[in-house]
Amino acid sequence: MNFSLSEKDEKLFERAKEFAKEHITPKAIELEKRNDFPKEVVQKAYEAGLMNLHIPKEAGGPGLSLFSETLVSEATGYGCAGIATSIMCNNLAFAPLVIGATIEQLKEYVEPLITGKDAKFGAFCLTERKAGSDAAGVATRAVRDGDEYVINGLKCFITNGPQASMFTVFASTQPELKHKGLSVFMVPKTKGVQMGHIENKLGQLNSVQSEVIFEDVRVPKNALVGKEGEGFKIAMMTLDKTRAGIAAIATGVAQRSLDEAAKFANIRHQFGQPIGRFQGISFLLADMGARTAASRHLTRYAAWLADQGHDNSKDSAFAKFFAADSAMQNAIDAVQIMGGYGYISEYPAEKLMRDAKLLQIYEGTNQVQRVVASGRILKESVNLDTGFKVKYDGQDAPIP
Ligand code: COS
Repeated sequence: MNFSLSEKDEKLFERAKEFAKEHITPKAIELEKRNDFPKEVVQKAYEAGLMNLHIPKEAGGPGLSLFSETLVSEATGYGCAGIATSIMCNNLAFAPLVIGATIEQLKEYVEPLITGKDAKFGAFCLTERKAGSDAAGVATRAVRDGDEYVINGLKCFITNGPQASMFTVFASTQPELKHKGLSVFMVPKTKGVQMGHIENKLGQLNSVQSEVIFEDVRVPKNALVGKEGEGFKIAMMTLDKTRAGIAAIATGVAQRSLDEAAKFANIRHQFGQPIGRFQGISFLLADMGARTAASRHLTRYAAWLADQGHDNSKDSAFAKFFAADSAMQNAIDAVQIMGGYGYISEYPAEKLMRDAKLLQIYEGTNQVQRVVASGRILKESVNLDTGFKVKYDGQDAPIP
């Protein structure tokens, strides 16, 4: 058991923190007034080697672990959750391909997007207007026509939609089979792919989400990832990994909320002393610190499990909902501690509060995370022997 980072990870974390300090934190408030994709910052992150970390070396990537990726997401999330989302969105778009595609497919579809001079983007297209939490309810269709598939459908809330040159599209090849009929395709920005409505959001204004419309889009049969019918499983396996990334951004937001609130509590004097000396404030800071530390541990453990090839469904759900709820609570407390200064946009707390809310919603709402986690807990408890022998209601009552 060793809680220290490896030398390589320590260096990566320091590099990402330095990057955030120089290029993200000082510019985030000004940049979000544009309510647009922060192109310059993301390009710099790409040039600094902070993007596409999990792409295997055989396909032109650095082949780093999910654990390493969470360090970068925490550091960039500390600076701005919206910019961190824009930077790490390729992780979500490419993860289904790393899971299900062949190396040849990765070389053809992903390598050109991660090895050029300029940053290029993928977009993960699962969600639809009528299929949010119920991901199996996807209505987008992919119909085989000779050596091609023809794709029709409308996706929404798609991060980096307008920026993307490749779309990872979940479409039904056999609707009557529900989730077992879902398949996943790599779709370049080609004829029939159009951008729809750009979503207007409360926070994370430094990231862009849009509708993406597929109208009679033809892709070759080798654009299929894995086999027909494997799409739902690949989506779930993807989210098991990437939810640790959201938890890492959330840990960054929780830490930043704590740091800004503590800094303020030290210098703000009322009734003749720094407000941090009042128990009403200091106890809030203690709780914020504990939540942040717990979020970080849950996040890194969930990522480490995945890197070891273990099932991390329950733990990535724990990390995602706990860290996102912690980010939200810490941001609310930071606003409260900073009083009037917490509520005005020249100071960082109100943006942290707006940004944190989305962490509880995207990549599976925190309620869905609790469904995933409790499902696993109940399953694991069926054969659990606590050593306490009793028959409940006079009979064993195992949950099937
Ligand atoms: N890894 C591998 N397979 C998994 C899995 C996982 N983590 N989770 C579920 N599966 C498999 C199940 O084993 C089951 O397989 P079989 O049909 O072979 O038995 C199948 O998938 C269906 O599982 P389940 O019945 O649990 O699916 P549900 O339709 O009930 O949905 C939830 C489960 C709600 C957890 C899922 O739809 C979900 O995560 N929704 C949120 C979607 C989301 O995060 N959207 C955000 C997009 S990115 S912004």
